[in-house]
Amino acid sequence: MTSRFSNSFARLIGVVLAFTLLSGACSSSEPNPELTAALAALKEAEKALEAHEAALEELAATPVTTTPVTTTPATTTPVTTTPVTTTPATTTEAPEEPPCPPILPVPDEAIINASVFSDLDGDGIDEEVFTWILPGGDHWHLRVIDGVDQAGHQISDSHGVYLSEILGVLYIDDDTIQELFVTVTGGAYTTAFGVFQYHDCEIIRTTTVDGPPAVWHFGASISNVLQVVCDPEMPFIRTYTATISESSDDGYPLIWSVHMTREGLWESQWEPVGMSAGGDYEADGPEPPISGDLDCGFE
Ligand SMILES: [Ca+2]
Ligand SMILES: [Ca+2]
Repeated sequence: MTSRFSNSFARLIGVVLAFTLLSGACSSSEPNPELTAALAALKEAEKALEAHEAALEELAATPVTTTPVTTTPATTTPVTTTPVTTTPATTTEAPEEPPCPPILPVPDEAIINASVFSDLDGDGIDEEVFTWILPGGDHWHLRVIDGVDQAGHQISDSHGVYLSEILGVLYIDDDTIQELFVTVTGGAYTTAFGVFQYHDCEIIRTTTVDGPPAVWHFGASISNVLQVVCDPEMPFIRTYTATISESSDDGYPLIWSVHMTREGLWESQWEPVGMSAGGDYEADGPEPPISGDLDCGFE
């Protein structure tokens, strides 16, 4: 606005000066019709400029009516904060068991037998289990690898045993802990095994009622046959022992006598359990009526 006004004013001054000069020129000479017309035009222009200037001045004087900005207060819609209902996570899983106490890893130089993978402790996850011995070592060891945990056990009656290995696993009794069959002390013609269990970070050797580790033998010699059978229905292990009760004059067997014993498992202990109908019998013939094997139906 101000600069526009100044420009108009400057132009007006210019016109007035020209007019004054022209008027002077005109008054000192004879009237010239062309000059008279020009003067008239200039007067008109001057008038127009004056009117324009007046309009500008009026405009400048007009108070600027600042339309008040009606600040509509922001209607603050109250934010209804829905309370976050933190539903506690329903923990359906069993509380995590504390880790097992750490044990030394199996030495690098150890001789390690084939692993068996099975859910020994009934938690739904397979463990790895194997036997190992140090070169020239005295005893065999069992090792269970249960995720990040490990458990170890020295097989007490494996001294001098050529090979201790896992025969198999199965459920002898009616619980979730599997029974682990492992060859232990050896014999002249028999294979001996013990039964182990793994749970709560521990490898347990099952025992007899008297306390020492329970052990079974199977195998055969000329005159003795030992067979071990796991009862598929009951928590029993039966041992059949066949011996020659009568021989011919030249030494061939005529009658075999079979004696049966059985032990039942309660937790980690084996107790002798008799049979009402006995279990002993005799069989004729030169061949033994049983075979010297382990019949436990391992998978
Ligand atoms: Ca398991
Ligand atoms: Ca069991």
